[in-house]
Amino acid sequence: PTTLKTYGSRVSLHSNPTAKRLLEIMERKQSNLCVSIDVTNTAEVLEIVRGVGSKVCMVKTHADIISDFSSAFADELVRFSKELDFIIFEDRKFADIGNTVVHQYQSGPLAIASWAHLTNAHPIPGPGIITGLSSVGLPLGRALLLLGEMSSKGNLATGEYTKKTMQMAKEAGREFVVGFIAMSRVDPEEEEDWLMLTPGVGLVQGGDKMGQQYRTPRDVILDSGCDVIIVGRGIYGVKGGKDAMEAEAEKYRRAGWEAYEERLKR
Ligand code: 6AU
Repeated sequence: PTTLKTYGSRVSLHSNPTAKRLLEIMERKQSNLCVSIDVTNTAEVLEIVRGVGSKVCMVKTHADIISDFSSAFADELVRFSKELDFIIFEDRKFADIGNTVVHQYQSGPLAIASWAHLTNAHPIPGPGIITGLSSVGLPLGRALLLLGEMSSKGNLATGEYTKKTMQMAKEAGREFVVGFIAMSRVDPEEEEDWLMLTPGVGLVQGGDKMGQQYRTPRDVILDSGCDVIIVGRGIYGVKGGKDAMEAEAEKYRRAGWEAYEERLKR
């Protein structure tokens, strides 16, 4: 099963260049940590990137919350992604018909496809959303995750919906769709190597006042068999600036990596 394979040994099981690069980075940096940088100005985003970039395999953005977003900022982020060796994941959660997402992905003030290696989409509109996004992203070597499950209380992405999401990905093939946002490894048959990225992670279990639910890195990587932990407020929310964030990111990196090493021994 996938959960017993090393990240490095899974590189050859993928054809998508972003998926390959992610697995290589994870192995090289001994990190299955994605930092979610949900702050609203570019100076703050870049400060967090400088603080934690060396600890993570991936930086996740919500570009539409950044008040002073610019193409110069996107260039800077891409420069950091090379220097500090991480993947850029724009958490856009596309959810419209194929023709519309083509424009949302390619155009507008954010021009997501021009700088983000990875993005995600809800399967709700049907496979046309994949056709649309891949027409833009595939020629650029980009990759897509489908949201198969969510971390928030009362969400509707469960049971049959999750199974159908998996089916949709299988039918699309793994050239562009490389995995899922999910709470556990949603492909029990594991015919193919899918990447499982999991938000809702804290060093202690709990939640927030708006339905977010947290599990620990150990729950996610060891017990649920996922590949990447996504941590936002747990890292950028600590007080004490860049150094404090770096120390906190190191705690998450270590917790995620130790859970992975323990999993390999099962
Ligand atoms: O660690 P947090 O709670 O501060 O941030 C979690 C991040 C946020 C959410 O938009 C995102 O993860 N997220 C997602 C993603 C990544 O698609 C899906 C989901 O079900 N729950 C969730 O929190 O940026």
